[in-house]
Amino acid sequence: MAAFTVSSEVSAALEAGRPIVALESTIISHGLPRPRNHAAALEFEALLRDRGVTPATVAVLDGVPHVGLDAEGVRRIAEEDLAKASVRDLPILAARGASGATTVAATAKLAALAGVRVFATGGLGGVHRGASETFDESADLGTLAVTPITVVSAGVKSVLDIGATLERLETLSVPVVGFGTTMFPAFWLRESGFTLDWSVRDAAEVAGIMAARDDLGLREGLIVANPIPREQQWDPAEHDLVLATAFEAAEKAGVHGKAVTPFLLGFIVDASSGRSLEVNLDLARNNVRVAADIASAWASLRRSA
Ligand code: PSU
Ligand code: MN
Repeated sequence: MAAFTVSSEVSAALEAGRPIVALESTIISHGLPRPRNHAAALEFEALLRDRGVTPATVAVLDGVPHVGLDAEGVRRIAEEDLAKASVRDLPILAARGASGATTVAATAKLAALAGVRVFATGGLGGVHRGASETFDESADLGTLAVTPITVVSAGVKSVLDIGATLERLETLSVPVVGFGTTMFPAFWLRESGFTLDWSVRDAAEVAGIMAARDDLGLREGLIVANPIPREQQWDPAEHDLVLATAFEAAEKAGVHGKAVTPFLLGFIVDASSGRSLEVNLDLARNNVRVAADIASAWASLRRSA
């Protein structure tokens, strides 16, 4: 049995040099409530196909990591209670024949192994608040330091320590560029208050950076920070209020480790009466569209090389 499966659609696109964008499954299984999650998974794929880009949704199904899912696979990641799978869980799930929804780290790793170079998500994992005590830092960061893939995200959730996350990315030599801005976004909000050294104008410029990285023989990924348009962002005052309540609730419930992110996200959706969910979906759609443009620019750059 092959170590992982690349769908025939993704294989054909890889062979022909057509644009491909990887999509993660943890955002579907654990980051969005049912049944909106299933609709969202299908919509992200459709947004890509409408742009002539092949979607490669990644998940582990019955022990086999998949790069590219069929309709039944997409249904499973939305409806089944799947384990949240980071890179370290992959061999365990594989040996047990178990299924898992892949995080940014595991998705990036598997997509890059398959040869997919662009990935769209909502927000990255990062350094948790209080990490100087708990050491809770997402494996997303360390994985992007050793995985040559371009990830389009709306920054990191404001439930994390954004400043510390940016510092860690600097230490890990992972480049971060703002898409049309030097403001690093805070997921539901357009601006986090942290600025970036570099901004890029368009998708072609990102493709140029990817090519230069390859030429230099570097292995690090590239983070494209894509802020949500101002008219779509969550009202900052309501955001601050709901977040404060969510932290209190997490502490009261005694949630720790990898359960913290899904707990806070679920709580925030409820406490905001669904407003945070609409913003979450809007920012993810925006990221998928920008990733589609980057994958297309990358494919044409490679064709002309
Ligand atoms: N951001 C979201 N929704 C999510 C995640 C991040 O808005 O579901 C998921 C991603 O899959 C990310 C993971 O890789 O959370 C990070 O979890 P942890 O902090 O346990 O590494
Ligand atoms: Mn963690």
